[in-house]
Amino acid sequence: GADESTTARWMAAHRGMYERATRHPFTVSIRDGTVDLVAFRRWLGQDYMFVREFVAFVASVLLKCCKQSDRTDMEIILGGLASLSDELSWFKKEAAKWGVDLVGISPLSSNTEYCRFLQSFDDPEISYTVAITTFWIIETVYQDSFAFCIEEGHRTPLELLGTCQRWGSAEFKQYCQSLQRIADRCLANRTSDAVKSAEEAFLRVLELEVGFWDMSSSRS
Ligand code: HMH
Repeated sequence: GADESTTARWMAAHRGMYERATRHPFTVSIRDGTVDLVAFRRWLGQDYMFVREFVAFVASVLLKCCKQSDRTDMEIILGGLASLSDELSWFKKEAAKWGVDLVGISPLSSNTEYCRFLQSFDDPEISYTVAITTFWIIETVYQDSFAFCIEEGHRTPLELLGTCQRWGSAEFKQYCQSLQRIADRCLANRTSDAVKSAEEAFLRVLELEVGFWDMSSSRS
């Protein structure tokens, strides 16, 4: 409808792609309790490397926010950046628990591709609107994927519940909704070309997320 937000329209228009990212066989196997722990360990190591790159990406979003006249979103983004410090500590603790060596690891190709996409936001020509929209959907894919693993009827192994709660919590959901409101407010003021660029970034993230889950679960 006419009063539906831009992001809500995209979610409806690209439902299939959104579900491929948020109901991927890898995360669904966590929920079913059939997850291959070799795959889980692979995901853990690769995601640690991803999050290190994500810190720089969120910093670039923060910088774009600060370069605007309106800085009302600054504190939410800064809060998100600050929480990544705790997240990196969590990855180290979790890696020790699972015997994953974070030092001797190298990025697999889907991870490298995703990190290159994140690095492209260093370009000051990329707008704050596109950047905040990208930030929102990256966080939301994890929120939705892991919330499903702790929803009613789950058979998630006990030792994986902490991981699922990190992104599946009500608190993380509220944070994602704040990012969504910011994105929608920015999108509401932009030309159709600018909105189109943001939609392309939204779709690119969904594709990269599917690639990341595929990489984690692949047996080769
Ligand atoms: C690949 N996407 C990937 N890793 C993450 N940690 C998130 C999203 C959420 O922060």
